[in-house]
Amino acid sequence: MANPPVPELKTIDPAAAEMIKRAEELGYSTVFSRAAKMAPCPIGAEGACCQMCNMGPCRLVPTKANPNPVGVCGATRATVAARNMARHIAAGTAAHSDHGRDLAFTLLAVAEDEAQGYEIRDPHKLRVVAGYMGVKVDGRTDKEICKDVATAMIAEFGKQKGEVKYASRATKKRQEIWRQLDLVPRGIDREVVDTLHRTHMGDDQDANHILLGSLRTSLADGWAGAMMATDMSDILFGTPSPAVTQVNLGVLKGDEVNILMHGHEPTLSAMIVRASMEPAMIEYAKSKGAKGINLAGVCCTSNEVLMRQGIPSAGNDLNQELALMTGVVETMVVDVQCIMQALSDLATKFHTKFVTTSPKVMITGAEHIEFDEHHALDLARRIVKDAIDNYVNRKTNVVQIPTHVSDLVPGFSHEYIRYMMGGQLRGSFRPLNDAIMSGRLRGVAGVVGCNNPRVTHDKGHYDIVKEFLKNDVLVVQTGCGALANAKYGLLLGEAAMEYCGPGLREVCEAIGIPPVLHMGSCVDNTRILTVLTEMATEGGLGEDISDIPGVGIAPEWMSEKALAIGAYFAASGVYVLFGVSSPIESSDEVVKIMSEGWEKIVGGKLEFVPDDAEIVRRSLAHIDAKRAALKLPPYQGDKYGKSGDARMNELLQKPLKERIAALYG
Ligand code: NFS
Repeated sequence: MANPPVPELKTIDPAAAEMIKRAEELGYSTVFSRAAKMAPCPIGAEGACCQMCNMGPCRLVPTKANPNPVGVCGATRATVAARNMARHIAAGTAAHSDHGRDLAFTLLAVAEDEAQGYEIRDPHKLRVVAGYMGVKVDGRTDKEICKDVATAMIAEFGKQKGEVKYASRATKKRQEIWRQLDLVPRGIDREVVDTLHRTHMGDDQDANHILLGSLRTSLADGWAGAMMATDMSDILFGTPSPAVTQVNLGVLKGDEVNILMHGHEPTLSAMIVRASMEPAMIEYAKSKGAKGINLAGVCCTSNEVLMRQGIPSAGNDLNQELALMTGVVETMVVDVQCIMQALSDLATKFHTKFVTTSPKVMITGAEHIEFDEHHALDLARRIVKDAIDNYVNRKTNVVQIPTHVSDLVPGFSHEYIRYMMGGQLRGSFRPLNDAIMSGRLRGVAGVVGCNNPRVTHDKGHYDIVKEFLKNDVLVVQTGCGALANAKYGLLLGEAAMEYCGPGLREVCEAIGIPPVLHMGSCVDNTRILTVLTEMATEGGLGEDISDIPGVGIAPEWMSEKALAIGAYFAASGVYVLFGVSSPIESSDEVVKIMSEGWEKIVGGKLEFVPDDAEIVRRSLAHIDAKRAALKLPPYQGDKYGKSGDARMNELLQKPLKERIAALYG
């Protein structure tokens, strides 16, 4: 059936559980209680509702008398499901890519000395990116290069012909596949418009063709808009490398001014971080009776400042209202995407200021302080000062902060992963490929995406990743998925000892990494594409992403951005599995196109599988099949594990003679 009922167990996060109970005590609604009250429309949920024109909306529900219903115009269930899916993918692509466009304008303002507070933090990456964009670097200043790079990036959005430049970063084989199928995006905006046009009433009516078009649109996200966004963020705010920080609602402080940053863009949040560290601002907070200023993030803005500035995270998407429910948030400042409208009303129940900042996002009841990169630091100072002024209004009788916090190590950019396997001079993906080829690692998995109250909060992320670790599958995570497992300690080196199979444990010990690598925000899923491409070109694992024993999973997805990501991973050759429920369930034809059909032509596929255990089963079967296709030794769980720290600890329990004998025979 379509959307599942709301689960009895709402969350596995003890802090979230505490605050859900608190909301019930206070009589306030949350996403959890609203989901329980709102039965999903079963027709829309499975993609069988067509709202493309005013002759309907048409509900294509089969009956005994009419097993193959069509819309007023004659549209079939396949056409309708495909059109709905294509539009979701286009909206997701638009959101991610527009985030990239805004960064390009900030980059341009930096080059022209018009962006207050910003600078080029990673000039090396600027030069690497200049190479991708065909911008000359020799004998030129950073600002000169930056101006040309920003201008070239902006041009990618409005380009009408040819190919987006970043497509050339894919493997040769992948580029050939895309060219043969006419899947290389021409320009980012053009592909989004193309999908909106062809899904208008009376246009493209061939489900296969509609979905092929949506693959090209998704590639305009993964291999253009979002990938450029990641690179520009690294240039402006620094390429991430590991740092220790904390996650969950316990990061909020009872005796400090708390500012929560929610949304997706790194631009204003970076300035808020800077403003909050200014000695005069800290003194001002103290003058109001607070011990200091405490910043925390929610959702992907959180991931941006977590991995670069070490700012703690109050949690993922479903934590957003629960954070306000603590009663200690002076200001929640939001930019774009995944911001629940309910926050505005909830903030009025406490003393919290709710501030919108994007020219694209206004929310009734919120104060709007519009972001402008030319005066970003001034705006950030104003937001921080207003929050400090609001500290005295805190209603101490409603304060309740859960104590739960966990440490995590975020910041595994593909540059750092390369560096950690060999250092500055010898860094490469060779050790990772070797580990997979030998069977020490069974494969790799990206477990990403949202939370959704239709399934137990965080449970899918946690259960699936733990199973992968047990089966020696190295995991990378981004977005809310990364924040989920950070709460349960999986993004720490210690997790290797506790949860991993012996082969994965050895790899983690040898390199000194957690078994789950935090690779950033959702836009940064493109970092996973870069890692996979580097692995494919390193040698030994075939010649393309589709040859690698790996999978991509979004167990608790809810947003259209997730569908865009799923589609571009499939178009890049990855087997992608989504949990929760299937928005294409109404059409067997569409289900088949996106699985078997796509696999035949692009090597990757997108399937909706609501059962977590089945996701793991299909993933491991796929990984093993890819190993066999590469003629690698079949995975054997007990083959490795006779070296590393665990082995040394075991040996240390034995008398010296036995230790020597065990080690040297
Ligand atoms: Ni991704 Fe990040 Fe989270 Fe889902 Fe929303 S915050 S961009 S869409 S909910 S992972």
